[in-house]
Amino acid sequence: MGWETPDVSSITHTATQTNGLEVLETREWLDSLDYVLTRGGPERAGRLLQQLALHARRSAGVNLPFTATTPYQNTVPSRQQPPFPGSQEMERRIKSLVRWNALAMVVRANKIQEGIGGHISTFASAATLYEVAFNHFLQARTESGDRDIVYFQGHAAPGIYGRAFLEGRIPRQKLENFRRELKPGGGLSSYPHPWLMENFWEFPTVSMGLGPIQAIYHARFIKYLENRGLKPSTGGRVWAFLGDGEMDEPESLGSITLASRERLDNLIFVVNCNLQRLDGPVRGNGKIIQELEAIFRGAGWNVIKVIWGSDWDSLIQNDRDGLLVRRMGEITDGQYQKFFVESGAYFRQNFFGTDPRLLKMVEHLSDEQLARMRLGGHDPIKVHAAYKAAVEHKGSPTIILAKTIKGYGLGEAGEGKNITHQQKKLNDEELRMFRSRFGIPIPDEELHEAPFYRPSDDSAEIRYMQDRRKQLGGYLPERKVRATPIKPVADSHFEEFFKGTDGREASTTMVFVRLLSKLLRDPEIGKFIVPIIPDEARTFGMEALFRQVGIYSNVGQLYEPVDMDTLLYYKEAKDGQILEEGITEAGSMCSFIAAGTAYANHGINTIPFFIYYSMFGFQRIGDLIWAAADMRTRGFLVGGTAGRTTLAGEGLQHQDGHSHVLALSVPNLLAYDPAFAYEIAVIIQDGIRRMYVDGESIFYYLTVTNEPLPMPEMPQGKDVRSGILKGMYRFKASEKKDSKLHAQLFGSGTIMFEVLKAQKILEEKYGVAADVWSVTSYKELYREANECERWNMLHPGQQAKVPFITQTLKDAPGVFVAASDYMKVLPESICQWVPRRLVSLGTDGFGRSENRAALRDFFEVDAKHIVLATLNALARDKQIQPDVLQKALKDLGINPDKPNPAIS
Ligand SMILES: Cc1ncc(C[n+]2csc(CCOP(=O)(O)OP(=O)(O)O)c2C)c(N)n1
Ligand SMILES: [Mg+2]
Repeated sequence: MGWETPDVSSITHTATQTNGLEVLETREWLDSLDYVLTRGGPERAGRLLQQLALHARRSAGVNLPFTATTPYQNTVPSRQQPPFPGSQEMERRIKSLVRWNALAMVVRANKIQEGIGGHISTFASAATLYEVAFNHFLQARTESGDRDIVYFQGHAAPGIYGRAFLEGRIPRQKLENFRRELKPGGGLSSYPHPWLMENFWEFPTVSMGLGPIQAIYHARFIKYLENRGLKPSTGGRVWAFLGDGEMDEPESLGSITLASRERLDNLIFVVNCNLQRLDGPVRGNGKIIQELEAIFRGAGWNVIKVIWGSDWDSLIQNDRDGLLVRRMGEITDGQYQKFFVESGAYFRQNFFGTDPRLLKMVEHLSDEQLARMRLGGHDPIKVHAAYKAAVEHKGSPTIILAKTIKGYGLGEAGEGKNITHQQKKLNDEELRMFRSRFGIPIPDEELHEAPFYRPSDDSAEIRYMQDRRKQLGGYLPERKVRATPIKPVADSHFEEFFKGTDGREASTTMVFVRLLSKLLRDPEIGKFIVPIIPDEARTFGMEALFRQVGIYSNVGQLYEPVDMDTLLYYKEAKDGQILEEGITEAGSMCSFIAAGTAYANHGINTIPFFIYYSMFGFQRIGDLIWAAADMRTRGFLVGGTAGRTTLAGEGLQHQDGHSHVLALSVPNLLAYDPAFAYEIAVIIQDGIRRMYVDGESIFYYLTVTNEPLPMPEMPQGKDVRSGILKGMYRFKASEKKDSKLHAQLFGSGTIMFEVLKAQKILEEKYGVAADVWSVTSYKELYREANECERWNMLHPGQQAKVPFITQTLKDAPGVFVAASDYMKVLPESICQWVPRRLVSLGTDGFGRSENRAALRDFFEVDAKHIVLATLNALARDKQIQPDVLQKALKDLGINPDKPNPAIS
C-alpha cells in the first residue's frame, strides 16, 4: 500500500547495516545537504533534491520508488517553529477549566439522570486543538469585516459549551440541563443543532461525514460569492474539526479533489487523530495518519502532521541516522495505543528496546519521564506552529493530522482504553485524580457532585480568554441572521404562467426552467439566484441557461468550447452563475445548503434552486436534506423527471414514486406535486416571499415532470391561489348537473391528466358527476389537519377547529378517489379528514422500463383504473349494482388477473 512505502530513514538505516564505505558515503551526502540547508534553506534544498532525482533518472535510469507519505514525524520541524504568541501557562489553566466543566457537564447529567449520555473522551483528546484555535486563530470578525466559519466535531460539544460557560455566554443553569432541553428554562442540545439553539450553533455535524463535505463546498461557495462580486474578498477561512474515525465516511473523502482543484486555500481540516473510534482502534494494524496523508497528498492537499510534542524534540534532533524516526514509523496504531496505557518501563522496553542504540538515546530519561512524553496534538507549541503554517499556506487546502490520546487526562477512568468513547461516569477517586491533575480548586468534599467551576470575571484566566476573543473579533460559535429581508418579487414574472399555454404542450419542467430564467433576469433578485445542477441540465432542458448566465469556474474558460459557434455553447466563466457540480448529488446538496444559509452565515440572500433527478434526492442524500432542515436552509429543491410512471423507459432505479412520502419526514419542508404551470408560479412566488421577505425557516420541495401537456389557464375564484398553497382546490367541477351519482376525484402532478380523462368517461359512460380537485400537497393538508386535531385535544370545551381539508370537502357529494404518481400511502395520510372513505390509487412497487401508458396501466393509475375505482366505491355504497362493475371491467379492458405491481 502507498502509505507503507519505505521512508528515507529506513534507507539510511539499511545503509548503516551494510558496509563502512556506504556509511561514509551517506554521511558525506548528508553533511553536504545540511550545508545547503543552512545556507539556502529548505526551498533551496528541495530544489537540489529534485535536480538530483532528475539527473539520476536521465543519466542512469534510476527510478525512485513512489512515496505518498513522508516520514512519521512532524511536518514543521522544531527549528522552524514560530515563538508561541501568548502565555502558555495562562492558556494551560484556561484549558484545564474548560476540560473540567466539559467533564462535569457529562458526569453530572448522568448522575442526575442515568443513561442520558454524553461524551467526555472526545473533547478530552481535542482540548489543545480547540484552545489554541480559540485563543489565536478562529476569527469571529477580521479587520476587513469577514469571519471564519467553523465546523465543530459534533460530540466534542461539551467542550464548546464548557468554554462558552467560562466566557459568560451560557448560564450555569443551562449547563445543568445538558441533554435536558425540555426542562424549565431550557437546556443544551447534545450536539450542534441550529434548529434547537439558533443563536449558537451554525452547523449540525454529528452525523459523521456531513461536516467535512459541507466544509469543502462552503469554502468553494465563499469563492463563488467573491468571484461573482457578491462578497468582497476578505480572507475568512473555513475550519473543520473532525475525527479520525469519521474520515472513513465516504462523504469525508469523496469530494476532497474538488477542494484542491478549486485551490481552496481558505479551507483547513483539523483531524483529531486519537487513533480510536467508538469500538476500538481506527487502524489498529496500520497508521491512520500515514493513510490520510497519502490520500490527501495524492489529492493535492497541503498536509501538516503534528505527531510528536516538544518532549521529543531533542531526541529527534539527535537522531542523525534516522533510527528513531524509522522505529516510529514501523509501530502500528494499535501498538501505540498500548503504549499510551502502559508504564514508562513498558514503553522503554518495547519501543526503544529493539535496538541498543535506541535504548541509549533515552537512558537519561526516567521511566516516569518517558511515560509523560507528550504527543503533538497535546502540545500547544506544535499545534500553534501547524495552524500558523496552515493559515499562511497559499494555493491549496490544508489538512492537519494531529496525534492525540483519546480520553486524555482521564487516567484509569478511560485514557486510551477501548471503552473510553462511551465513558460518562467517574467515581469519586477518578474525579479527584482528574481535578488534581488539572489543578481545579474544588475541595474533596464537594467533588462528589462534580460541580461546575468558573473563576470570577476579574480573574486573570477569564480576563485573558475574554481579551483573546476580543482580539479575534468576538465569540464563536455564534449564529445570527446577517441579511436583511428582500422586497417581494414583481408579479410580472409570474403572470404569463397564469394564462396557460393555449393548447400548446409544455412539461412542468419546461415551465419551471422558463420561470427560473425569468427570475434570473430580475434586476433585484436575479443575481442572487443560484441554479445548482448535478450534470443533468440537458435532461431538464436547461442548457439555454449555460449561455444566459454562464457556468461558474474559478479559472474561467481555458479552452475553446467545442460548441463555441452555437447559440447555447458551454460557457464557463469566473462570474458564471450556475453551479454545474458534476455527478454528485451530495456535493450539490452541500452547495444548496451553503447558498441557502448564506442569509445567516454571510448576510447574503442567495436563493438556491437545486434541480436533480427526483429519485436521487431523498433516498440518496436524505441525511443532508435533514441537516439542511436543521440549519434552517432556505431555497427550492426541485425533483425533476419525477413520477413512477411519468419518467418513461428508465425503469426501476430511476422511476421515483416515493420521494413525497420521504418528504413527509422533514418537519420544515413544504412539498408540492404540482400539475399545472400556474401552480408552480404561485408556489415559487409565495415561497420566495415566505423565506426571503418574511424570513421563515422553511424550504421547498417541488416535483416537476417531463411529460408535455397543455397547461390550462388558472381558474377564477378567490380560493384557488390559497388552495394551491394549502394543498388542494377544486380545479374542475362536473358539468353534469342532473346526476344522482357523484364522485370527487383528486389528482396530482401529471396523473391529474388521467383524472381529467376519467372524469369525462365517468360522466359520459356511467352517468357519474365527478368533480376534479388538484391536490398540490398532501403533506400540507396532513400537517394542517394534525395541527387542528392537536389543538382540539388540548382545548376541550372550546369550539373545535375544523381542518382545511374537511372544511373544503364538507359539501362535496359522492365517493372520494385519489390518484397520484406516488405511493398509495400519500393520499391515505389524509383520509381520516375526508368526510367519507377515500380510495387511493398509487404506484407502490418497483418501476419498469416501459412507456407511460403501459406503466400507468401496470400501476393502475390510468384513467380506466380511476373509473373502475370510482365505480367500485359507488357499488360499495350500494349506489350502483355489482354487475355494472363486471361489465366495466370488460369495457375498460382491465385484466382482473394481472400481476400485483406492488410486489412484482
Ligand atoms: C453517520 C454516523 N454514524 C455513526 C455515528 C455514531 N458515532 C458517534 S461518535 C462515533 C465514533 C467517532 O470516532 P472518531 O471520528 O474517531 O471521533 P473521536 O471521538 O475519536 O474524536 C460514532 C461511530 C454517528 N454519529 N454518525
Ligand atoms: Mg478518533
